[in-house]
Amino acid sequence: STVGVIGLGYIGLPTAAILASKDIKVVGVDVNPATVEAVNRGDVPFVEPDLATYVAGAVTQGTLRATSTPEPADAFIIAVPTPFAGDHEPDLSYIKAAAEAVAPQLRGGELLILESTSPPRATEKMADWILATRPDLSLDGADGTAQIHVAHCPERVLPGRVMIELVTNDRIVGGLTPEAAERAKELYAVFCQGEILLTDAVTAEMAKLVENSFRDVNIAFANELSLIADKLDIDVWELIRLANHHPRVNILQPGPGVGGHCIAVDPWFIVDADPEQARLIRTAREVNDAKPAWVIEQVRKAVAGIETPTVAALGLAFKADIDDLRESPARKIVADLADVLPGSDVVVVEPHVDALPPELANRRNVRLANLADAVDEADTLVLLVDHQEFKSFDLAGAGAEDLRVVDTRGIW
Ligand code: SAJ
Repeated sequence: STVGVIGLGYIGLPTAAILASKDIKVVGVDVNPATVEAVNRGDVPFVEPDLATYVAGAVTQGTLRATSTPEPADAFIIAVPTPFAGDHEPDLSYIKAAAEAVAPQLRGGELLILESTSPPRATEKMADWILATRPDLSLDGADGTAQIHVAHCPERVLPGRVMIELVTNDRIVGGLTPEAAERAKELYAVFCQGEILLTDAVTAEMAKLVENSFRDVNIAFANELSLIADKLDIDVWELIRLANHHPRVNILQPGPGVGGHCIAVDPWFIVDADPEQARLIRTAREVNDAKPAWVIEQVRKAVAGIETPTVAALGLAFKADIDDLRESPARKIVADLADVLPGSDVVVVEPHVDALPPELANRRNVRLANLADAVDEADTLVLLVDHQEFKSFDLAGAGAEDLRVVDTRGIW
């Protein structure tokens, strides 16, 4: 059988590559010509452990290739972005564009799976968009129409562990019809060794949103504690470590805020679906979103008395040991610091990138440096990401005892 994967990003490409490694003919589709070219060369346009090996292998084997427009296939997996627009309203335009690009290729009998994290009822909308342009198709095959099978199967892989978790995680498959769910299960069973759990599409959509909201609420709890602990002048890391000795308590870690493309976004889809009831979920988002401003305040206090401070900002990624800068609180903090501390220098250390992102690159007082140089020049350190390189850095050994330090991850 052949599978078309629409969207070759952080989820689509790994999924395409793993299917192709199981001898399924996969055609990856992406609107970005650079991505298409990279994949066809056997290259990966972003960092994800082991993914490059899979892509290169599948392209060499001839089971994976990329193109810019969909072609006929037995199944389509749609893995395009679902950002939010305006006042945190979900933007389904990428799903709509994908649906309209796939629709003309359908002959009837195909399986269509939406993998993008989606607000409730987005899968239904996707089917509506397809059927609006194809009156000869339907979900039930009534009145002489040809049937298509539509399901939602949210991805739940953790960036940095994608190739492992694709195989080992359990999957939720929600069909617009029970038959669609069954068919989707068969496809995922090709590579997924976890349990594949069947439900309806809207429950599957909510399950994904609820998982990430659960994590967001729990991180917000930790972040709120860090503010309270600071007021009480106690060490929040010690506080959490001690409380976690209770057999039923498992508090997460405070940080500079919540980043990434999922946890900072998905809870808003629930808030948007039911603004009146989703009070805790909304507040958690607000607590986490307020954390970067608090960190900046901490740095401001730390540099008090230094006329032209040099601040070394350690880390730009949204979490440890990855190169992904999307929705990164660290990145926002560095940009704001450069504004808030005029006349200061902000020296950024991010071992996983070789250039500053555009909004930082053109700042006169921001530059990229290696860790040793940055620590050498700085009078103040702000630790934003708990990368391995920073954790193993010996502050005292580097003669950095008299640096002023704001450690947002508690590694020192
Ligand atoms: N963070 C903290 N404290 C913690 C844990 C995380 O501040 O104790 C921060 C991180 O630094 C980061 C953010 O939260 O900025 C999110 O990181 P993460 O590792 O919690 O999650 P993601 O965004 O990399 O991946 C999440 C995962 N969801 C859950 O764990 C419920 C992953 O399984 C999903 O597939 C992914 O979102 C997604 O694509 O939705």
